[in-house]
Amino acid sequence: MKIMVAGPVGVGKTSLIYALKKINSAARKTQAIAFIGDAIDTPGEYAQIPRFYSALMVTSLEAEVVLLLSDAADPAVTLPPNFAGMFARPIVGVVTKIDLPCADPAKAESRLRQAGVTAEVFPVSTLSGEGIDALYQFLKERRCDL
Ligand SMILES: Nc1nc2c(ncn2[C@@H]2O[C@H](COP(=O)(O)OP(=O)(O)OP(=O)(O)O)[C@@H](O)[C@H]2O)c(=O)[nH]1
Ligand SMILES: [Mg+2]
Repeated sequence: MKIMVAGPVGVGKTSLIYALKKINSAARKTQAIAFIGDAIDTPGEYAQIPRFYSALMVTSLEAEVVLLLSDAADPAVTLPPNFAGMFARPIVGVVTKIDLPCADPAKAESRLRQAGVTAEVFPVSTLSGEGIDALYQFLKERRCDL
């Protein structure tokens, strides 16, 4: 099963794919939709600029699960209400950067809920590794290829 990651610029999408795949490399800005093995990485602009939404929607059909990310340390709301509803795929929420001192994971989760995430939300840090195993196990149980 394939995953796709989506969410605002700099939220940590590429870093999360690297962490799940145990790729020891620093993420660089994602310029275009890219496959990292089976996982689909998307540029943050695609989640923030409405004219890119259709590309995100079509690409999500290649995946079986969409991970929608929200930054625990960024208070700005950047996803529109019910953004998750555009994907005809199960959505899993991920709150990123929980290691940062200013992180507010509960607020980030509520932003995901406002964006229409109704199922699981996993708090993670790719820096400390916290939460990565739990998300990895969850995806494996769903038979996602990682
Ligand atoms: N402290 C901390 N920093 C993180 C974490 N995850 C990612 N970052 C940092 O956040 C920045 C952006 O990470 P990326 O993985 O490139 O973010 P992205 O969502 O792929 O960004 P775009 O490709 O521009 O859409 C990088 O400097 C990462 O090192 C985390 O869990 N904790
Ligand atoms: Mg990226």
